[in-house]
Amino acid sequence: MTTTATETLLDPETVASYRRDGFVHIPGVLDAAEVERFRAAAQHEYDTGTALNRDDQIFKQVVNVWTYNETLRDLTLHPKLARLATELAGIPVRIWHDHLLIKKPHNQAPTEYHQDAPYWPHANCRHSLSAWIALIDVPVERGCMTFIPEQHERRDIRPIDLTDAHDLFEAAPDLVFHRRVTHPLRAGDITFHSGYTPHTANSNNTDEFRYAHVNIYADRELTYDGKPHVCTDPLNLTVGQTLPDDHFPPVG
Ligand SMILES: O=C(O)CCC(=O)C(=O)O
Repeated sequence: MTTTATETLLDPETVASYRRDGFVHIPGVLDAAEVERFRAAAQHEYDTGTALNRDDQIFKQVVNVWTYNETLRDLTLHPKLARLATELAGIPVRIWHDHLLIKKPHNQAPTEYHQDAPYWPHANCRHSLSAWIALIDVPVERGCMTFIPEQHERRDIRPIDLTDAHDLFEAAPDLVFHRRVTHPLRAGDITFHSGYTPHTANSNNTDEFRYAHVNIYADRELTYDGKPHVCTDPLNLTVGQTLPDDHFPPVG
């Protein structure tokens, strides 16, 4: 990471590799004190937060923690992360939503291959991307991410069942023999991936929890397309409108 006269955080090669591959690893974004503070808040949400998912097999998923947890709001709205996301996206962005994804020790369940954007009620979206933030060291054995490179322009894959190891490859059989890239992370590292990059995360085969916090950024100008989604269903939005700033804050 560099700071140049033009105030960019990322060098052109890093941005180019993200745009070529559909993901990028940025080491050391958070310092040790930030990691400790955010991990403690994540632990608290694991113990007390309301999960979106009914069972805790793949992970405990707590959505939009920024709206009520003041500590994790600092992470979701973190100015440095928003700058990185904006530089990678190349357009102004807003928070679509955040979520904690916490895998308990020995959870026995990977997060199976999928793209993210097909689940979302977005139209006219020029770009969306997630920052997957490691709040503990995440070696392969604790459930780090694996990406299928150079596939983020694909718009032909339906929403995939996260619990089915074969579903993505049934929907897109040509991906079976495609190369894959696995990124173990140190606490405080981030991987960014495009909303259309196929990816997976291993099960957690260690004695420690896997704490990941994910900020999802999307085109500030995208419009609502009416598809059901937990983040928009309660809001009575009109198809074709831009997302309201108070629920989906512009950042960066
Ligand atoms: O961390 C995981 O288990 C999966 C994360 C994921 O699919 C995502 O951030 O889009």
